[in-house]
Amino acid sequence: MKKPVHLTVLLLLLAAIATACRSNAVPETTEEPVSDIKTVNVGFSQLGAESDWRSAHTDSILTALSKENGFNLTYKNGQQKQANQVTALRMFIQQDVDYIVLAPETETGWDFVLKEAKDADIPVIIVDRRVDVEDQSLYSCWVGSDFELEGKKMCAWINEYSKINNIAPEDLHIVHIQGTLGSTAQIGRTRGLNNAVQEYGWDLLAQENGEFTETRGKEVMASFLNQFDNINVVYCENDNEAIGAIEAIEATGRKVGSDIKNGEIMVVSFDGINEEAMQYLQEGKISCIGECNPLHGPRVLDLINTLEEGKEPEKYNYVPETLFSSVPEIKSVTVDGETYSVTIK
Ligand code: GYE
Repeated sequence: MKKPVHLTVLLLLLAAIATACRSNAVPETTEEPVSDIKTVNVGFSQLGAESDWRSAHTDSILTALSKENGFNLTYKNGQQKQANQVTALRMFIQQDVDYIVLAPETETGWDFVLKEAKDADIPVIIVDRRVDVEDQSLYSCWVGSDFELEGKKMCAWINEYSKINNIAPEDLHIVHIQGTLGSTAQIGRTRGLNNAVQEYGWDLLAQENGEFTETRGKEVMASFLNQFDNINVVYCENDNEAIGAIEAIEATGRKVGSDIKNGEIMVVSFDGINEEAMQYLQEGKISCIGECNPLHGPRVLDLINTLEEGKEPEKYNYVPETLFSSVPEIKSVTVDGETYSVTIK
């Protein structure tokens, strides 16, 4: 009678040991638990790498839309050619990315490809320069600067400068090195200057495309110096052009600086991100820089988050900017009734 009981206990014991062994046998896993955070696929078409501003801009976007932040980013450098950017956009559409970020070279010529993105239901975020399209619904939103305001602030500064120094408007002999023709930054900064020339009666000697690069800035300035011997102001549309222009001026033995009454050539420019240019500002070689803020990455991240939440973001998102100068007398400028303080470096 006792035997079967012992056998049952023994069988139960064996079964328990077997179960224990089985659970011990399950190999330990080092794999992360499956995360429910979605990876967002983004295609970013940058127009090129012409300036320090552009490098800072690219970095800002690549950093914000990083893997750690949940993004799978495809980055394409357009090498200063719109055709390359259009090809990149078509590739992103083919890949069926969740979002396209586009930093366009020039304003026109985007209608077709943006329509293709819209038809594929891919929201497009425009950064930096604008696109000139008939149908504004072809893109979700835009982040960038008010380039005409930058130009107006710079011209208000030049006007203040001439007033403080008792220089008649017609005695300001200006040469103008423009940025890539047809880009929003060029259009706005040029418009700001052209209107001021009309308004104040400054002597604008010449305007030419410096393509936002140091090399072209130097070439254009050298040719201006050959053509005119009374230049006393150089309006450069970015710092890289200004650095090139300064090289050309100094190569002729002339001095750059704000003392134009004593023969110096005054250089002004835009951006304020280039270390060399900021150094020149402090040394007085560049007299004023209209800040252009390239840190769009965190803003693009916010806009994508808003879209991910199914909300509609602001259509136009402006970045805040100041004027930098080493001329201490001008503390602020007024444009269209608004006063903007100047950051003295
Ligand atoms: O000022 C210049 C760059 O579009 C704001 O492009 C941008 C301009 C910037 O190459 O340095």
